[in-house]
Amino acid sequence: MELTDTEFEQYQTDGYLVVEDALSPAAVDRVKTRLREYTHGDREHETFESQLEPRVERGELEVEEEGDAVRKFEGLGMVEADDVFAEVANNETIVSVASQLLGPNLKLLRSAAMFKPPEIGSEKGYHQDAAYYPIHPMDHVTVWVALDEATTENGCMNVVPGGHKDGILGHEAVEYDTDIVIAEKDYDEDDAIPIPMESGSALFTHCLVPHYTAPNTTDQWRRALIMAYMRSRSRFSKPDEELPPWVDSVHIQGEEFPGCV
Ligand SMILES: O=C(O)CCC(=O)C(=O)O
Repeated sequence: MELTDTEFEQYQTDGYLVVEDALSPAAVDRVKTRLREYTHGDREHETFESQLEPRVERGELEVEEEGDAVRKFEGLGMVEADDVFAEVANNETIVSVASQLLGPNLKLLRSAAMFKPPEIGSEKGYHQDAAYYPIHPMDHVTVWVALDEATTENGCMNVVPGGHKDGILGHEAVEYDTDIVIAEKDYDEDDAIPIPMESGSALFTHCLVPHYTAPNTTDQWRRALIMAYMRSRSRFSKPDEELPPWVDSVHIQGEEFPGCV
């Protein structure tokens, strides 16, 4: 998949780009079936973390089955240990677009599944993905793949176009330690725009673009898969002892370099 000049420019200017039909309907179904096997079936996972909706975790809300309240799966082990997630990480269209934005040598920095369950799926506050990952250069690309139609009612992505040009902002922890939001707003939330997407479409976002998703107020799931890519030459920007435990990488394509993430 070759980006047009206009698409490439849009990414540089706005910090995001939607690529339609990145995953075929069959590939989307494979992912949704696999997610369901983990949340509601017998498939065990030891290589990645699972997180529940905060109100359920706190005992304020009850659900029939724990799987009905899963908020997210997180960890590169998703891709290392599961062929269906690995297929998405190595998807030809996604990797091709990532390499046009970042160059030929690519590593995967993050994989996650975001569930947003019907009616109880909570918001994800404004944040910049770069705040989670102390790496240099600060230009990794997050790919958010819609597995269901994403709408303003069920919690589609909202981004601040051009926000990546203002650098990294201060963040503070909420709910879980692994959940941070922007504390020093440097932009007007009215500047954010919703990005409704069809299932199978992929949103490529610069890691400095502030973004947000609203609660799911519908009776349908809003699921998405996240894969984040970085240049293989990326280096840690903090000493080893200050690195968060989740910062690691999986080789995707091209050369690898000593001393890099
Ligand atoms: O899918 C969502 O609701 C938000 C995901 C997100 O922005 C993130 O995990 O960085």
